[in-house]
Amino acid sequence: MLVPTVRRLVSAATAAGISLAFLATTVPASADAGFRKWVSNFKTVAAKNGVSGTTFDRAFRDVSSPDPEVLEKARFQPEFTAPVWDYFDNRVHENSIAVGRAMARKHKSTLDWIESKFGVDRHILLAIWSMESNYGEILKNDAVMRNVVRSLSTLAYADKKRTKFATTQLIAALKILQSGDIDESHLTGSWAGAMGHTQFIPTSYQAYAVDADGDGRRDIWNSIPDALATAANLLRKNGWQSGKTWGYEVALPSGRKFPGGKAKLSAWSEMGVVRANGKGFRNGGDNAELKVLDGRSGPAFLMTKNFFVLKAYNNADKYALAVGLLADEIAGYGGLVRDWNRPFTRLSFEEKQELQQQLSMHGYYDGKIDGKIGEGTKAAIRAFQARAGLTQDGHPSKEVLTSIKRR
Ligand SMILES: [Ca+2]
Repeated sequence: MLVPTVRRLVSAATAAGISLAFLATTVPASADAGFRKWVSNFKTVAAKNGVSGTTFDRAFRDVSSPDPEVLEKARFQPEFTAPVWDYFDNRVHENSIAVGRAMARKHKSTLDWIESKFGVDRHILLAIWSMESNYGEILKNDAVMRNVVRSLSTLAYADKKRTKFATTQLIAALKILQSGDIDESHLTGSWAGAMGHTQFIPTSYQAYAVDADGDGRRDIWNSIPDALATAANLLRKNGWQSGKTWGYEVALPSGRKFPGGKAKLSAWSEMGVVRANGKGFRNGGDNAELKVLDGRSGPAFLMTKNFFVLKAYNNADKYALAVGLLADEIAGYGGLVRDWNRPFTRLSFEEKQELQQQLSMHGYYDGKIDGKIGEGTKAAIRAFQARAGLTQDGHPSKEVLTSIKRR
């Protein structure tokens, strides 16, 4: 975690023959002195906010320089927004569904307890766990996990756009250490300070963290019961309606316009809006809002109260819908009736594995045959497409599979 990254960068750069003058402009030599001065000034701010000198010194004992990788990630701006189908394909897929079902069995008694105590559906919690940390897998990746105090002090010190956010979160992180829930060597998180299995930022942790396993510590980093109960507590405190869904996929009668905003489900029925799977709406008196995320030709949804509660976790329609769809799949309620608009015919999980095998056999791919279409597989598909004279879109399509099998 506290590998001196600047030194690592310098030696990597030297090995690669890159001029050190370039690095000198990226990471000024004076940064450490300036940072240390900032830290010592910040101690006064922390003290005014109730952080003891002992806690502060312990937290910063191994933090003597800003983390250049945090600044690099903070500066990163994606060049384009992923298409809707790509966002959902990467989150709601055979693997996230299968692992979710396995976790439902493995953690049944924990989930029973959380459901009875917080009234939040277990499949929603499993879906959030999948979305946030791939069921805890990312926590095992040392390249991703960082010292939260170092990340947040780096942002507070050097990222003008995030000074206020980072300062507030840093004070909260120091208070978490002071409470004894976790010690400084285990206070890890993403570059922006999202922590543990359910990726809570420090202020959210303070508002919602729960000790579900009863060991006296609220440990969302190592205790799955604590992490899932914390997520349930957030949803409950933001108005989760127990025993109700997040919404419904619907079919819209063609050639008519619909009002924006909320109306009762029974009113939507009267306008000719029906569930895509042909079943009826439950609780017809509940309000719902119509949403299409992929145009009128893509799937349409009526969103009920719990959809908007999910947005308290992450304020994006796509996020909340992916949680809802994945939860429904884990529960065995089925997936979308109408697919997203996609520029190719999609493959099943087995076909994706078959495509990887074919790419591997033909020398385009040397990664795992796991049915997960990551950057490695996409690059291999593009390489094959280039060789075969096809459009190099990198999509895992039926067309590509058929074409490579013919060779
Ligand atoms: Ca605990």
